[in-house]
Amino acid sequence: MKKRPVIITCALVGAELSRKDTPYLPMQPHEIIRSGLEAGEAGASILHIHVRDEKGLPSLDPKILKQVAFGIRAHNPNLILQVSTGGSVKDSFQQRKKVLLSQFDMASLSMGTTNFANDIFLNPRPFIQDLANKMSMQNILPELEIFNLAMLEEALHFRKRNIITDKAPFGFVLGVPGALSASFENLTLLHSRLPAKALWTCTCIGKRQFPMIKEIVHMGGNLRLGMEDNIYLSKGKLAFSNAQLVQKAVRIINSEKYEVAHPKMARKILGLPS
Ligand code: KMH
Ligand code: ZN
Repeated sequence: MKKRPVIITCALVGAELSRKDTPYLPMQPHEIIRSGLEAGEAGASILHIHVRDEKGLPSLDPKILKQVAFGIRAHNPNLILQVSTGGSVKDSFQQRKKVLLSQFDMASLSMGTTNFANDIFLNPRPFIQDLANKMSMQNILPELEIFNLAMLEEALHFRKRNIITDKAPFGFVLGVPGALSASFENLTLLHSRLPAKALWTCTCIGKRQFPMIKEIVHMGGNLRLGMEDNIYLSKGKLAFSNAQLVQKAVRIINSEKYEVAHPKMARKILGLPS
């Protein structure tokens, strides 16, 4: 018998990588749309979306975001679209707030400031609160991005004060250099601090992505992966597409006798309109 459905999020492109890292990175709107649709065919229900400008540089341009959301919705309206409010470490708070458009079902909401490789990813409390209020007013479900233990405590602080809805899933991002590494022990610690019945997902950056999948699903989590987080299918072998990464994750999930949620199921689990 199949066990509970696991929701897969595919983070299609992110803001950090370039074609020097992988020639297969989707960057122009039509490439991101196609890559998202393929990832959806392969088993992803949620697409975590960043966009790039015409030079391939990270962008938060609402016009490009709308174009991508519209293009995906036109072919597959069930996929859950999650816009990144994280952007890149260089983006201003003003730019990061402007991405909250009605086209998106969800938005990432990072729960504190963290070292991010050689940079600082800034998320002071008033900014988090402002984003959370805007999401609530626009009926956008936040995913609470947690890069270390203090960020989880911050999420619980906002939840307790009803600034963030109890329905918001937690998203652990492990393995960013300068933040919490992607180990079973660290995941166990974070998991032990979650409220009962909380929905959560986890991504592990880089080579720990695939080895951690079994632990994540056995602990009750959902899964995020994609070229934003990891570009390799296996050691030294670049993935040609986001769909290939999703397909590999689906095989691992199914081998553990879990099923993969399709988008309508995922909408129900997350309490999103279908
Ligand atoms: N690009 C990182 C600085 C998010 O999407 O919300 C932030 C990030 C998190 O990727
Ligand atoms: Zn992101």
